[in-house]
Amino acid sequence: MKVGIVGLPNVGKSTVFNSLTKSGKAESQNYPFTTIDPNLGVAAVPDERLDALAGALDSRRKVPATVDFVDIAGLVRGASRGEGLGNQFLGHVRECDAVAHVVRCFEDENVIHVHGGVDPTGDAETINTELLLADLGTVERRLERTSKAAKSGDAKLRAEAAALEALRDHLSGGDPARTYPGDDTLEETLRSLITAKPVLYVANVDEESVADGNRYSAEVEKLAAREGAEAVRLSARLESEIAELPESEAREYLEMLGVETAGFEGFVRSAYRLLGLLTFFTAGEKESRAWTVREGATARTAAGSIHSDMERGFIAAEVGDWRDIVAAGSWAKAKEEAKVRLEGRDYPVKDGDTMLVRFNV
Ligand SMILES: Nc1nc2c(ncn2[C@@H]2O[C@H](COP(=O)(O)OP(=O)(O)O)[C@@H](O)[C@H]2O)c(=O)[nH]1
Ligand SMILES: [Mg+2]
Repeated sequence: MKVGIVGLPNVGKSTVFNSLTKSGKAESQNYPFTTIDPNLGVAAVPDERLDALAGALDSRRKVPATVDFVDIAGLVRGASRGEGLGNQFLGHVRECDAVAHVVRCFEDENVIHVHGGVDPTGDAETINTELLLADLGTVERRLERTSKAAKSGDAKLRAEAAALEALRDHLSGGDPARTYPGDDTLEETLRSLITAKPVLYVANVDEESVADGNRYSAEVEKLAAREGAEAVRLSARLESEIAELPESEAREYLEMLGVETAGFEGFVRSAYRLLGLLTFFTAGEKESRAWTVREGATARTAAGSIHSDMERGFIAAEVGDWRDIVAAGSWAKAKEEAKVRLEGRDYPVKDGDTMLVRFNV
């Protein structure tokens, strides 16, 4: 999963990015944290279930699931026309599975706002307009090409041109591609559009407003609800501070502020929901590990995410709920207690399943 972080300059994108990728590193010493590129980072997904499994089974290694983040700087008004290297940045967004749209919801006279004052709705609109214009350009170019080709009288091309026209009108009306009703002829086009990607709004508030929000974050929540998008509230500055603290101190600090979990956890949960992802585990003495697959994935597909040999030579999967495995303390004991079932290749994997794949190659 790759998430692109967008937003106006100075809203806190890089602070969010740094704290997310750093908290991942702090969370798991075993995960080989790498920064391939200053703007590309890998974050380990915090998961209490994995912690419990690794603890109960005394695993030598704990490997969390990961999310890739890209800090996409440089989106400004006019980006879709190439201003501020706009096109280059927009290209990065096209490669992501989802978009995290950071909106400034904190006041600080030391941090310059590019348009004068804190204005979440206006800021979000500026960015959304650029993304929409970029998509409109993509669709118009494609429409032009298809219309020309359709002059030959090809019925399929004519239908595609008509569908593209309808999509263009939808975008021209100011609506993102993600609210466009499904159309099979446009599947490929829609995949290449930025506004077709799921969006998670991130209301970046000051530390005092994390627990209850403020009038700015309320605006962002309203905006997200109107679009059928998700919104999370976090304080980038607080996140970057707690990323530096040992876990117990971080927890104490959060409690003091009246916050239950770090913003990153809520962020990841929302992102999983948004993308229709679920987590399953493999667990043993050697290693306990979290894996991410799409909802509806079968046991065989899930096995394939571990290793292609496991998919090719799949025989069956031993499956147990993570709680039962933790309670039993070992896979063998869980089997003795009949907490492990045998499932076939088409079994739809459930969130929290712990699996042992039997295969033969
Ligand atoms: N007061 C305050 N300042 C913040 C917060 N988040 C970020 N900043 C500051 O805002 C400035 C811009 O942040 P940065 O992450 O570089 O923004 P970007 O341009 O969107 O990447 C930096 O000086 C940050 O320290 C916050 O929650 N509260
Ligand atoms: Mg930045």
